[in-house]
Amino acid sequence: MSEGIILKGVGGFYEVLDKKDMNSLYTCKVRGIHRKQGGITPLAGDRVTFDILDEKKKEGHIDQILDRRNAFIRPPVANIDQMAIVVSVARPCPDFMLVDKLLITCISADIKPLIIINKADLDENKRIEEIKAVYRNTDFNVLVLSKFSPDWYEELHKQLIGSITAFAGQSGVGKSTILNAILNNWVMETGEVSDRIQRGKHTTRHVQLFRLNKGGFILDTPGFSSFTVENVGHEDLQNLYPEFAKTTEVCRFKGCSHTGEPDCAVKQLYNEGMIDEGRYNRYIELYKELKQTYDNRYRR
Ligand SMILES: Nc1nc2c(ncn2[C@@H]2O[C@H](COP(=O)(O)OP(=O)(O)O)[C@@H](O)[C@H]2O)c(=O)[nH]1
Ligand SMILES: [Mg+2]
Ligand SMILES: [Zn+2]
Repeated sequence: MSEGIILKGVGGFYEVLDKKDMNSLYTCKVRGIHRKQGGITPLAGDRVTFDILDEKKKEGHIDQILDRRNAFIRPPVANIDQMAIVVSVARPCPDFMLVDKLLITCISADIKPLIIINKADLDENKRIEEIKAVYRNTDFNVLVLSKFSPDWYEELHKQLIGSITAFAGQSGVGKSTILNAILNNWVMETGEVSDRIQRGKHTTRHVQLFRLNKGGFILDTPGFSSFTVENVGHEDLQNLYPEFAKTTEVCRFKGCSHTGEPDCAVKQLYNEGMIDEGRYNRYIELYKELKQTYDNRYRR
């Protein structure tokens, strides 16, 4: 029995990279797994055990899906360690609500966020500093890039080694450009892809992990489905904002939502300039949205 990681799945076939020999790629089908693991469908990013059926043809079958760190339906991927959230200085301007939602997804799924401010060459009015300031009390990593400064990709590459990193963000911010720059410099060839998987149908929702030559994987995503009340309740939302936790004071009311109660320690932090105004206002907006959904669902 071998162990490996699924790089992609197409039409019931999975490309599995052997953990022991990172040049060995097997095309696998799934056998018996649906009975054993309650019908869990394998995802790109899944760590699996598999049997080699034909070493020459590089065919095998997946035996078991190992425990997942996290898993998503849109995009269909598992075991994300890091999310590169890309915004651009301009064209398009940052959608800060989208970034907040992605950050919430990260923290609730145990994913390390890496905020990338791209198109630095378009910065005219200190926009980079303004964007950085939004996250100044969060401890999130922030990296500045431009396609006209290829040297800067080196720093990004360093931060990708050893992790599975998904790229997310608005369309047009430069995700594919960044990914291609990384792939052109640091990607590892992973053996021949079988005919079967090549003949498989490619769709826009299809994801593929690329292995970096110093370790780690990257993947492009068409966007992460935003969180819902199923995985984040309105009462838990505040725990997904690291800057809220940086107060030593306590709110007057137990179970304070920090959305306007008197003597709120978080509001006080905000008044002291320790929480970005936009972040705070969007928190309140999201809280109300989640609470509304919750109330509608459970009202009788
Ligand atoms: N000025 C500038 N344009 C960029 C930069 N990176 C990407 N672009 C351009 O932005 C457009 C969208 O890029 P793309 O990588 O397709 O974005 P995606 O939709 O996020 O994958 C393309 O025309 C790129 O050439 C950059 O650093 N500076
Ligand atoms: Mg793209
Ligand atoms: Zn409070």
